[in-house]
Parts: sequence; C-alpha cells; structure tokens
Amino acid sequence: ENNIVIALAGNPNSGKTSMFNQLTGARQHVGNWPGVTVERKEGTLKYKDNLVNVVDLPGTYSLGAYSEDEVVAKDFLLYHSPDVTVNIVDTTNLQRNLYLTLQLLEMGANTVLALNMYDQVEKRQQKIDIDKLSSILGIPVVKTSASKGEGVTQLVSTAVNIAGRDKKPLEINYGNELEEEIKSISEIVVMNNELKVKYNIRWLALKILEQDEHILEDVEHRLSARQLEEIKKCIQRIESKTGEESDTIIADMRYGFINELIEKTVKKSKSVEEKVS
Ligand code: BGO
Repeated sequence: ENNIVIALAGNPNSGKTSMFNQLTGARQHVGNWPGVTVERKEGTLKYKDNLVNVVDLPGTYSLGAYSEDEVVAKDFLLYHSPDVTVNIVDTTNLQRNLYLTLQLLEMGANTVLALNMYDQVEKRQQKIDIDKLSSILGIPVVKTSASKGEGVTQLVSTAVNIAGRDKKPLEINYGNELEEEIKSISEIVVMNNELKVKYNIRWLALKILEQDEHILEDVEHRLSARQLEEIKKCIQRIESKTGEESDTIIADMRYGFINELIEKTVKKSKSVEEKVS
C-alpha cells in the first residue's frame, strides 16, 4: 500500500469544504494547527492501492504573511511538501482565484487544478479551453462540481497519478527592471547554504521583493548586515526606477499574466458578451 498526502488549497468559498467532504466522507478528524487557533481538518480515502491522507489547508487568497491562515497554508506547503496539492478554484471567479494558483505554481507545488463550480460555467454556456489552460500552466486540469459530486473520481485519479512528481516552478517574466533585481537578490541569498537548501531561490527572491515579513524574518538572521544592505538597495532601485513599490509591481504582473491566460482560454457565451457590451 502506498501512502500519499494531498493538500487541498483554495480561496474561501471555492467549494473546498464540499470537496473535502466528497473526498473523505466520514473519515475525518478536526484539530488545530500547532501554535495557532486555525482549525486543522484531515481525512483519508482509499484509491486502488493507495491510502490517501487529505489535509485541508485554510482558505486563502494568497500565500503571504497577511494572516495566520496564509502563514499556516504557506508553511505546510513549504516545509511538509505534500505529494500533491489540489487547488480548488471557483471557475466563475477565475481572475481572483487564479492568483493563489500562480503562487502555488511559482512555489513549485506539484499541483492539480480543480475547476470547481463547473456546473455554473455550463449553465452560463461559457466555454473554457481546458487543454490550453493545462498546457500554459503546465499542470493537469479537471472539471468538478463538488456540491454534486461530479468530477471527484477523476480528480482523485489525476492527483494520485502525479503524486510525488518533481514539478518545476512556473516562471513568470516580471519585466527587465524587476528581473534584474530578482537576479541580484538571488545571487546574494544563494550564497547562504541553509537558504539554498530550504527554498527555491527565485521564489525566495520574489518573496523578499514582496516584503513577506514571515519569510524576511527567516532570511534576516542568516545573512550578513552587508548582504541585507545590498538587498535593500535592490528594492530601492526598483522603486526609484519605476516609482512603484516592488510588491505592487509583482501583483500587477501576476494579474497581467492571469488576464492574458483568461483571454486565451475562456470564451464568453454570446448572451454574456451581449450583456457586457
Ligand atoms: C452553500 N457547484 C455549485 N453550484 N455550488 C458549489 C459547488 C459546485 O461545484 N461546490 C460548492 N458549492 P464550501 P469553502 C449555499 O453553502 O464548500 C457551494 O468556503 C448555501 N448554504 O454548496 O463551503 C456550496 O469551504 C445556500 O454553498 O466552500 C456552498 O471553500 C445557498 O458553494 C458554497 C446556496 O462551498 C461554498 C449555497 C446555506
């Protein structure tokens, strides 16, 4: 028998609880994440020769340091490296939901995308080019309707199939100005062996540029005052060149990527187009 750990990640209201219940039925237990008051739900399922442990991460819009929920989700993904991450998205709100997806992929999480609420998409007669979405993101994509139990078996088989696969992180091009500083910061942090082992370096550089407090804390005590000064200069350079904070630019570029992705893969139904214009 194979033991597999699946993490469920998604925005609040994406249907994560419904999916968790579909996956694990009555085989659930509830506790708390260590050190915080955030609820921790786990459950099991069997699929062929596999015993699958499903860990329900707190619902979040992002993987920053904004809330305990985000830190719990990010820590689990970073330090417990589940075999697969199932990302539940509300397909009727793709633009907002894909922001978390991008962060999972930039982190290098081995992800399956569950296009949940697909019944609503069909009801609106929208068309989504699943193959194209899957090929641009580099991950399998499955249509689901968690509240109706649709697509659940296919989601499980897809997740089990790719469990443990080594996934290369998605690389978004953040434009010359930012890319230059991502490179400079990478060159600094990679000199520290612990950071090099613990993190994907490009991802770490991005987190530093995003000023993720929780990650910065971990970085600050591992680097010298001079290295930290160099990093500060990189961030200031971006701000003086562009007139914007680096975290704002990163978020903007991510939304740019998402909008382009949606343009390439989502076809509005005729009636919806008419309503919009
Ligand atoms: C209510 N399709 C549709 N149509 N709805 C879905 C699907 C789907 O695939 N999946 C989930 N929902 P959660 P989080 C509700 O509770 O699982 C619905 O936050 C209602 N409740 O049934 O809780 C699901 O864990 C009264 O809806 O999500 C739930 O991620 C009227 O989406 C909601 C209508 O799902 C959120 C809906 C009293």
